[in-house]
Amino acid sequence: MGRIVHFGLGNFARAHLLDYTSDAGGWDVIGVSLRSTSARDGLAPQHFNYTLNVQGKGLKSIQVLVDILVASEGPEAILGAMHCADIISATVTEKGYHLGADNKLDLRDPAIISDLNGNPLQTLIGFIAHHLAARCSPVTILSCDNRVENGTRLQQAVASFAQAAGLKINWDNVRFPNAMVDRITPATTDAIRVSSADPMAVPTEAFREWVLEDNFAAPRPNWPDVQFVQDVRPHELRKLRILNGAHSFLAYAGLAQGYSYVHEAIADPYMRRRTKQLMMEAGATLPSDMRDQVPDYANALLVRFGNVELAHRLDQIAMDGSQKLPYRFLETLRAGRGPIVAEAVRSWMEFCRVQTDQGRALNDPKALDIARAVRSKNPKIALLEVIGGADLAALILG
Ligand code: CS2
Repeated sequence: MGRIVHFGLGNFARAHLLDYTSDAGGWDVIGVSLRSTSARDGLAPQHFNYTLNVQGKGLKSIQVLVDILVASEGPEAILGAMHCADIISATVTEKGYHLGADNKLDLRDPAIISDLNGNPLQTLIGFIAHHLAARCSPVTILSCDNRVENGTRLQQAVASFAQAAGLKINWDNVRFPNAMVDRITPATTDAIRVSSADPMAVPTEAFREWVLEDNFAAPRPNWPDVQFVQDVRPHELRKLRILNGAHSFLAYAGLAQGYSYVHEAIADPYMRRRTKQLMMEAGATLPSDMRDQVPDYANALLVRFGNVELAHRLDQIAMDGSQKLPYRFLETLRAGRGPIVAEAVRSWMEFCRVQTDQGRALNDPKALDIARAVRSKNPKIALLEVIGGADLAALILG
């Protein structure tokens, strides 16, 4: 039996990595929650089994999870579990990597400083660096978060942490494959809990996709339907700039129009036209061998976004904009012009202004910087500075 230790037990991991691993068979997963005890408290009474409510396909019982450890209750058990793992994977969302706008580990981040100061570990980066410094056998570290070159960036962050902490890592034994992950997975609602007869059920769409760099140090599950490639980057760019870019545009522009869900915003003819235009602008920045696929990819996304039953909330997507905009919009703009992509950045600015003016704290790790920027003399430039986009001021602000 192979073993994965997975950091971040949110709905996405439970609908993606754990679903694929359940299909593969022969592997189990120990989950790690960095802070919250809610996944452990909810799943422990049901032996860590849960129901995937796959829209249009029915209920599927997932039984690969064997335990969940919570970092805030003591890191030793987690470091111990990591020693027996062939794969250490993560879905800790963009902010869980503690990277600055330059994509490098932010050594001024309070959680990173705390880990460097020898306090009980609280970050993915700290755990991996300490683990690798003590590890002799081969291991694969697998990032499954939305970031361009997610594996490479994670490795760089772990290397900077190790250097700052004076830890020595033998890099020969470890691989950090890059990955493109895709499955739209909204938050669980009471209706889903009831219809699945499971308080921990996870709703998801039938579609799922995983493109992985074929770069493993140790055995891996025989995951079905995974595309193994030498270079994931074109796949990542396609998904992050088109799907996630369109999602963020729909979120900021859609909330401003009074919509609550993705399917509502995409049903509005004006929003639909602009979203499709954004997809085409983003598609034009992709490597040439990907560009032919863009119209089909965009049309398929419009169908996925129109899925009424999925009830995907726009405010869920609007969260953590400071972490998402750089790869969803800014890199697209640097790679080519894009009037709707520029408009999407302006929608985020307007969202930040309205939330701040109404006295609502943003759900974003940079919430304080954003509020300060909104109240500054030149709010638009200050907001671009928060997300590392000041170089694009002329293009975005016109
Ligand atoms: C969404 C993603 O919340 C968001 O920011 O854009 O979670 C999106 O649903 C997934 O990346 C789809 O694979």
